[in-house]
Amino acid sequence: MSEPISRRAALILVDVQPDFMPGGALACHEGDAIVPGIDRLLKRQLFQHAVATQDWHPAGHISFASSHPGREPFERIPLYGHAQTLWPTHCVQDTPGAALHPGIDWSSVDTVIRKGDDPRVDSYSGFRENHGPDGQRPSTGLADWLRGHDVDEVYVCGLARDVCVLWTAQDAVELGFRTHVLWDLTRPVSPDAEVDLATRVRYDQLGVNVIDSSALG
Ligand code: VGL
Ligand code: ZN
Repeated sequence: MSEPISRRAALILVDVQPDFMPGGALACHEGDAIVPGIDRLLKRQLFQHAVATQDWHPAGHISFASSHPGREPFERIPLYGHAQTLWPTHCVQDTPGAALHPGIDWSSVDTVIRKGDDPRVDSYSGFRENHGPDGQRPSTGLADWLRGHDVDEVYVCGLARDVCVLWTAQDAVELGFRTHVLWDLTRPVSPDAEVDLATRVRYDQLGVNVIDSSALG
């Protein structure tokens, strides 16, 4: 069954960066498996618009366990009234691990939204930062960009299925975009199948339409 793609739909490619792939600083389980499929999808030019996000942290970023003496990666700490997972040092600005993945031809992507560049605040969603010290969640400008291009529907893929793709899809729904996730073109940080099933249920609960890229066009 193939779904027709609206001219008002955009493809959102979340954090397809070497640091999130095997061998990288914060590897997703089988993260590299999505690269050929994303490259093929972009080459098919099915979408009127394509945007990418790029995790882009300064050295010493607050989300790094290394910024918190005595803490280990994947521990959670309270930060500004919310839980913050501490991550291995990853996607440091201008390092190869932070690049848009070289296995993909990015030339058809309209804009790249860099996120996580405030040293004090993490940013999972492509739409807005996590909670900052003032309790606010500043916008990244992605929603304005999409609305400015008459987009009302988004297809989200990339990394990680259980973190930044999830938060991006959740915000997309909240902001009123019809939201799909291309499941086969995502991979989770956690290799645990139970966790992955819970993630899948979470998407359903949020009102995200989960499909495989084979259903497109
Ligand atoms: C991500 C953890 C930390 C992601 C980014 O892209 O899913 N996860 N920074
Ligand atoms: Zn990050």
